[in-house]
Amino acid sequence: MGMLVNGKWTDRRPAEVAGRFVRPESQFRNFITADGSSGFKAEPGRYHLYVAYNCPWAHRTLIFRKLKGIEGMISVASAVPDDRAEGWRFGDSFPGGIPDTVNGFTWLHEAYSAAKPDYTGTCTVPALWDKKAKTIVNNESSEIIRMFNSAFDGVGAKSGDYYPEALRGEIDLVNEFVYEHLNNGVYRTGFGDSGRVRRGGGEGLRRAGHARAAPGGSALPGREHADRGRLAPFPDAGALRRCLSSRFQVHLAAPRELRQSV
Ligand SMILES: N[C@@H](CCC(=O)N[C@@H](CS)C(=O)NCC(=O)O)C(=O)O
Repeated sequence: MGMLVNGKWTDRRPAEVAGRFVRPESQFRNFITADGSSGFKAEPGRYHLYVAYNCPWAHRTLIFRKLKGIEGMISVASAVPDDRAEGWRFGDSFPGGIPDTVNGFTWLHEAYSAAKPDYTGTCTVPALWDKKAKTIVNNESSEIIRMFNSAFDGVGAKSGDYYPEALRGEIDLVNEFVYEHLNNGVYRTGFGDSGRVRRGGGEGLRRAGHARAAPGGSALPGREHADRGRLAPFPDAGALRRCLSSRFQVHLAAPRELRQSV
């Protein structure tokens, strides 16, 4: 897989990441808000989502777009699953394929260099594009789904809060667990060159798989705290982290520690 270096596509990644899977931090981290105080106001028709159906991170943004009934407000372009000559390419040569009718980009990297002409980094889906400011608002799926959850509520999104205040600590923690051990485990296993790296990724996946199949029938932590069938909040995120660590038999880093190690 290639990347952009100073806004120019290169087919190779720098030597320091060769041979092991290193996920770079997503670089576009702005937020759409209901009042527009962030510079990105929630307005129907203003935003455009670049996705690939075979990407689990892009997939969850599509699930949220559907859950919140904002399909009519946010347009989509979908990348051809198996054509990666210059990264993701948009087109309709497969069932459900949607070309980029907003910007007419062929390659996803065109969106990244249009947003930031000297961009250096990988060009990943999902990426949320602002038609008005002509830039990428955000390319981090966990944040895109947070915006979809509430920002458009005042302009016609379906009701439903999938990130309730009382459960945010747990949700964030489980999200980090899945990200590190399941999603990134797939990448470490698939893209690592060395057997050691592949074994490391496989081990993470194995643990995540065990966690999902844990006795008690649920991957959700804290079932033992269940109150009338609902997951009761832990007293704090640390308590949940300790619970997950022992339950999944892994070291679950504190959020700050985890971000630094990604
Ligand atoms: N942190 C990102 C990760 C997204 C990601 O890694 N997407 C993959 C596809 S599943 C991608 O586009 N990879 C292209 C590349 O790394 O060049 C998110 O959760 O939104």
